[in-house]
Amino acid sequence: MAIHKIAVIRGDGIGTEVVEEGLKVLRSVSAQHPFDWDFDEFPWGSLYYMKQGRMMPSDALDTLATYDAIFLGAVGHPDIQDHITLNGLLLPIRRKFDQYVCERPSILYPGIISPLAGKNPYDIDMVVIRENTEGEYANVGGFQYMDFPEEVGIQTGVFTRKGCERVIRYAFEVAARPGRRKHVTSVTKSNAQGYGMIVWDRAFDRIAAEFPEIGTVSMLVDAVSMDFIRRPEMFDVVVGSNLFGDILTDIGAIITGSMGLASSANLDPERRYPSMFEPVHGSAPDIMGQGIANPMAQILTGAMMARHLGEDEAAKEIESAVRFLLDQGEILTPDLGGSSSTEVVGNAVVAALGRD
Ligand code: GGG
Repeated sequence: MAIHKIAVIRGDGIGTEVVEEGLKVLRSVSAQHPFDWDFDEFPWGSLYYMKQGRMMPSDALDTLATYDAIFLGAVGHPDIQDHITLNGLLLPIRRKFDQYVCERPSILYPGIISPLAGKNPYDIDMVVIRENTEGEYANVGGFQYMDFPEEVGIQTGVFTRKGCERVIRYAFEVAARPGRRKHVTSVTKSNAQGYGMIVWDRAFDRIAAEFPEIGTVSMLVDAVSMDFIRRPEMFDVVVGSNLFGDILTDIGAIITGSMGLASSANLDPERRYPSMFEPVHGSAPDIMGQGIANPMAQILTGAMMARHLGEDEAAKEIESAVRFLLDQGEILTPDLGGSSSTEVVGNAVVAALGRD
């Protein structure tokens, strides 16, 4: 029997609450299938930082390297600058394990009313493939004259041919999968950013030529942002840089109902290293501790992890249980118009497993 060894980092804020429900669902689904999980929890994040002066221990990456996957809640704390939490945990993990793809589906499920008028179930059904190890998040730059009136910050975007080509190729491979509409949109801004984004555009043209059966369009990020609202039906697979993908997926989440439904995976497609499964939402300190965070994004992220580890049936079962609850519309957290707690929704997903 396969046993999947998973490093669990609940992290901060609502991360601790939604991971609890995610684990509950994962444990429950494995009981019905011929595999098991071996979860090890690591108390890393902002509280660890407050005691130890770092977000995770110095040997944390070596520790994580011994796992099949990482299941993460969220990092971020109102008393700690966000660049510390990101650069102290999230980004080193993504880089060290070459998780160069961030895959983020946005699907309008039955039972969900989009804030966009007149949208029916599955009118919105896209996946954003976000470059995840370089681009605007490359952490290259510096300060000059700090604390003087002349203070300067220089932030460099890094766009390499290899980095652009590999994530764009992955997007085309996703578009070619059965059930997809065989179309890739490239998100660019090469009219204003005439170096890095030109490397991106050239990579897109080269990879597109390898996939003549896939339709393509290259659009400026401002136009894509507008069309996510105006006509989201046009998008199938969308591939963009680290920053553009980050921003667009918040729009994708909200037009399909809630940040509380948006799942996400940081993938090393070559499987040399553990991939990391972490929902789109952050630690949401404004609602932490109230028991009202929607655990569905974390639960659906757990389904992505199960699928990545070869447990397709378990993944489908989790997704189907969430869809059932959404369609029923009775047991939902407040972000979806309900009044149920995080725990009640987690329990309801468990109860709905294996319904069909
Ligand atoms: N806006 C949702 C949110 O805060 N997500 C967490 C986040 O932005 N993480 C950084 C990242 O994904 O790059």
